[in-house]
Amino acid sequence: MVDLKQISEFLINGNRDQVRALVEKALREGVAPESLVYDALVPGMNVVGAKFKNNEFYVPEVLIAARAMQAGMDILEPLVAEKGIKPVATVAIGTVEGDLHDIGKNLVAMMLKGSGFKILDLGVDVKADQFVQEAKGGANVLALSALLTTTMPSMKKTIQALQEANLRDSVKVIIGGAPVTESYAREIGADAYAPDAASAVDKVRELVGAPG
Ligand code: B1M
Repeated sequence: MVDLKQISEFLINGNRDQVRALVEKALREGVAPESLVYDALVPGMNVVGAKFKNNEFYVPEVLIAARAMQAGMDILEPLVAEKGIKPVATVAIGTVEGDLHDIGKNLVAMMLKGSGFKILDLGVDVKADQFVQEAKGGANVLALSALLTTTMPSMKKTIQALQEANLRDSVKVIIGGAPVTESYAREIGADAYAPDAASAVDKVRELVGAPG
């Protein structure tokens, strides 16, 4: 029988081929796809997040682990979707208008996905109105990333656009990115700020009242 802890270990070490092989083997042995997601992949990614937070892992290790996670998710996602497992909440994430940096945003998206959130990745250069449309469409959280001091005002603009559309109370907004600060988040009326991808997961969990 495949040991789920071993899958987590391979994920943490970024061993994509082993993750894929063991996930397939476990499925053949009759392990439920959701158990592989929540008892093998997600715990592995949580360890990666914790190591990243503690500076034991740096961006390359996280990206390699993310790739290993994705290899497992590629196999499991269709099976889990078929069974209609309810995601924790829906997060629409994007890099704000005028900004093309997406490495950090992708890391945040991937960590959230690994923690059971449904992710709508809007990409880069996302206009305020696109975020408003996602809020209208039922996203529970809007996650805004900015890497340039010159694009931080796009975050403020997005929150103003939500207010103008009378949607501010129906969606939570989290912001982050290298030049962004907690005090800027307060200043523009965001619900949360996170300095890194692992903290972003904790903050989004808090925002939607999901268990940690
Ligand atoms: Co650009 N760039 N760049 N760049 N770039 C920076 C950001 C810069 C600091 C470099 C510098 O001058 N020292 C500087 C910004 C200065 C400023 O405004 N303060 C800069 C500049 C000026 C520019 C251009 C204007 C350069 C030019 O053309 N003259 C231009 C702008 C283009 C545009 O966006 N319109 C530009 C272009 C580019 C590239 C295209 C070449 C490339 C981006 C490629 C890509 O993303 N696909 C690029 C890169 C790679 C960088 C640096 C080198 C690295 C950024 C990165 O990916 N870091 C960067 C310098 C640096 O940071 N050392 C720089 C790794 C990533 C994992 O970290 O994105 O911070 P980061 O994400 C972290 C946290 O911030 C946080 O979690 C992540 C993981 O922990 N986080 C969130 C991010 N989003 C979050 C959202 C959250 C929560 C946390 O909640 C929603």
